Amino acid sequence: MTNADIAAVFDQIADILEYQGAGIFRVRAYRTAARTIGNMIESLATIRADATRSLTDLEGIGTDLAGKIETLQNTGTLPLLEELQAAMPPAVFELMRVPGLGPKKVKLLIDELGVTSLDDLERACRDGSVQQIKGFGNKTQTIILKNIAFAKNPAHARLLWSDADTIVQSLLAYMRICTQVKKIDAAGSWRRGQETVGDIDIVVSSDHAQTVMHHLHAWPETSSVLLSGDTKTSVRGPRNVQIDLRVVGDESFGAALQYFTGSKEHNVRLRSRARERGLTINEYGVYKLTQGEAEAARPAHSASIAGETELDIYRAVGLPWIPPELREGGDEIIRAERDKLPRLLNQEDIRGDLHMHTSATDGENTLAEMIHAAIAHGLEYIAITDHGQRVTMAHGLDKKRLLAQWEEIDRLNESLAENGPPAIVVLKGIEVDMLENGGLDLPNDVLKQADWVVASLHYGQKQPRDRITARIIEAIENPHVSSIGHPTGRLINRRPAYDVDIEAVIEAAARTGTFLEINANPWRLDLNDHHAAAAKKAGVKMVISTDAHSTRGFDVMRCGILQARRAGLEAGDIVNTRTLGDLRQLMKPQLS
Ligand code: DGT
Ligand code: CA
Ligand code: CA
Ligand code: ZN
Repeated sequence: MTNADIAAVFDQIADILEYQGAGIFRVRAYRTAARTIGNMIESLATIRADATRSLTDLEGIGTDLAGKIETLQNTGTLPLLEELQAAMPPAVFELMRVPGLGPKKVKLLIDELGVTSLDDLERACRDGSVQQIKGFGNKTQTIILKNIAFAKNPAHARLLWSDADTIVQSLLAYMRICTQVKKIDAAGSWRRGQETVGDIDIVVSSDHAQTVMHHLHAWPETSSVLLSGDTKTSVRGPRNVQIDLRVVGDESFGAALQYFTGSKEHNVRLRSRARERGLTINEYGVYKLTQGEAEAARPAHSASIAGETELDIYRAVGLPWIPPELREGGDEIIRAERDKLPRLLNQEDIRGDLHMHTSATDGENTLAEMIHAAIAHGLEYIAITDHGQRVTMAHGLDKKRLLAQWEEIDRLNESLAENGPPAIVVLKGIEVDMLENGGLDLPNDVLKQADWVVASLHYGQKQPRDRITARIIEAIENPHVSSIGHPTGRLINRRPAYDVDIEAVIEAAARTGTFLEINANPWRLDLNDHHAAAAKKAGVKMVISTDAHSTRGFDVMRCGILQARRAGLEAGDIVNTRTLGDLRQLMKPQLS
């Protein structure tokens, strides 16, 4: 069994226990273990095979869970899971795919209405029986109905880019062990930095395709082989994701990488450009077309004029190399032809991070720990932006606690500057909440003392479009608000955006000099690429923030950067690429 299979088993046990009303600590133990195992790159089998190591060294794995992992690996099943599953109505797991429906609500729906499928639940919403259940009501019923459509959309079963990336990195590391692998890279939607990834595409150059393919089949994380031909194979890997592997000769590596990176639309346009020049492009290279030759075939008699690198392919049709994030079949080829491609932002351009939490609210690490981790990540400045008092669930800060935190930040900045220029400057910030009936959850006389204010909307997300939009624009017009956090509130695969007039928000941001956030959390990526491109066009500056809730949370910056790159953004569009001095110049005058 792969790590992903075992994580899935533990997650399912947690769901069932929760459904049955088991104690929270027992449920949480399985959830933590599932997360630990799901995020591991090394396989559990490898750790077990190593006599000097123990499964119990892993976070959240005690002797009981270690024993269960061994049972799963030895027998492929777990008596506890079978027992629990046998006691469960089969509809539970189907119904839990609906955003907002956890084990407890699902239990009520099954117990009260006897629903046995998503279709059943849909009917029960339409005939009004769901709203009769205690605690549901008409509003909930409408939301469930909307979310059933969301759950039924196959696009919402795709892997998050960051989860796909974890798999890609461990797969590439494993494949490189094979001495017959010369060049290797991952292509497809992963390489284009899409928010979600359907399947993983790997391109290898080698003289021994069969050896390379067998190496993939022998990966401990491969659960089954779906297809195996002369030069291509497909398998199921971690989290049941499909992996397509294609092996070509060295002379074709660039052509194959280009072809399998896509997108399909981009490739169609590139091929028609080639045709206009009497050329044909396929996964082996670029070829001269002779009169009347069938284009689809690999012209056997003519040698390729390009194929070894992607750069050669683009050059052969008179173009500069186009970054994968731009290959979506929009205007990228026209812009490339005119030498008007944007100089996309890079990780190295980032100097600061302006949205993060500490253990004062819902973060895991202390202020000092977050600062040290930020220094280790090479950041020049950060803003500490814990939640304001409205977010009671997260123990949000009232005026008194916030001012105390700011005093602590003052002291820390002083001690950082004791021996010459400080390693980092810490800004006094806050993430205020836009209240349901307008206004913010901390008064302006407090906010005016802040270095940086993020305003976000966490409550009343179901309000109608004009209300939501008005709340956000009111925050934008507040002279002390620096940026709007995760402006649409969507969670990929989990929750649609709130109903907001994003054009009006962009217009207000442009008018007032308020920054809009690209929240780099892989579930959020909010603004999305289309909105970010529209904001750029309107002259709005953006900020890419990790919204870190722990010291590990800084790593997601690269997801935000990919999102910005797909939007065609350059370093100049993003304010946290500036030095702190330049950032202050860009801020609303009331704040600088
Ligand atoms: P995904 O897997 O749904 O996240 O999206 P992609 O873009 O990775 O799509 P996939 O895996 O079906 O194919 C990878 C690339 O290979 C695709 O972007 C373009 C190329 N490709 C695959 N099949 C075809 C095809 O039938 N025609 C053309 N022109 N290109 C193809
Ligand atoms: Ca793919
Ligand atoms: Ca594929
Ligand atoms: Zn936050």
